[in-house]
Amino acid sequence: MALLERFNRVSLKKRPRFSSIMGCVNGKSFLTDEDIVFIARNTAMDQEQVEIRYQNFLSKHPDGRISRKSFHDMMKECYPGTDTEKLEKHIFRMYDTNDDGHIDFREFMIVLYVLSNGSPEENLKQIFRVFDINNDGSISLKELKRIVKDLFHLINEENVDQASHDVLANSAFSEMDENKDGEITQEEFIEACMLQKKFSTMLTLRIIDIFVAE
Ligand SMILES: [Ca+2]
Ligand SMILES: [Ca+2]
Ligand SMILES: [Ca+2]
Repeated sequence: MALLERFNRVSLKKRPRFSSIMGCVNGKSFLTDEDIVFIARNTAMDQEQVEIRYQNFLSKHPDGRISRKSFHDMMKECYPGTDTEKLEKHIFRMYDTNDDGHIDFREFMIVLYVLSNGSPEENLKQIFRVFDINNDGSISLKELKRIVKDLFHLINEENVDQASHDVLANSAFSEMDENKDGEITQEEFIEACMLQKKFSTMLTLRIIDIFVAE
């Protein structure tokens, strides 16, 4: 299926996996008014809906944020029987936008919202964060190789060896690095995916498959 159709399907019919595992009990709130306004403005929810979601979040994460350890437990719950260790840190990075080692409610809600309601460009901006391992705003060939290796580890495909990992990473890299300066910017990444270039699309869809529930 074409990439854009996939994105549209994500937006309309699917929901991110993690949204379904939050419980519902009462908890105290330490979300600031400013946070509520920010989330409401960025997610098209009203402030009351934000508050309700926050109570759910607190019931699972009483200190108001998700640690690496709780994230690990969430991954285990979402992918029972699958070895997700290698991908976990990449997915965590996508949520932890300020890179402080925790996912707070604001970060969590923005990612969930974009995954379920965002435009293709907004989705791709988040997926770019998965590839940009050192968070410096561009993807190096080394980063791309690392992601390919960890992606295929999760999928556990047969007949995919180190040599074909390298071919895939190198092909995707040269597709995306439009100006051939040895790094992929966010703009180059988005453009390669929007143009549905072969290897870029293949990799991006792998990541979407991980994030989106059946
Ligand atoms: Ca954070
Ligand atoms: Ca980087
Ligand atoms: Ca470039």
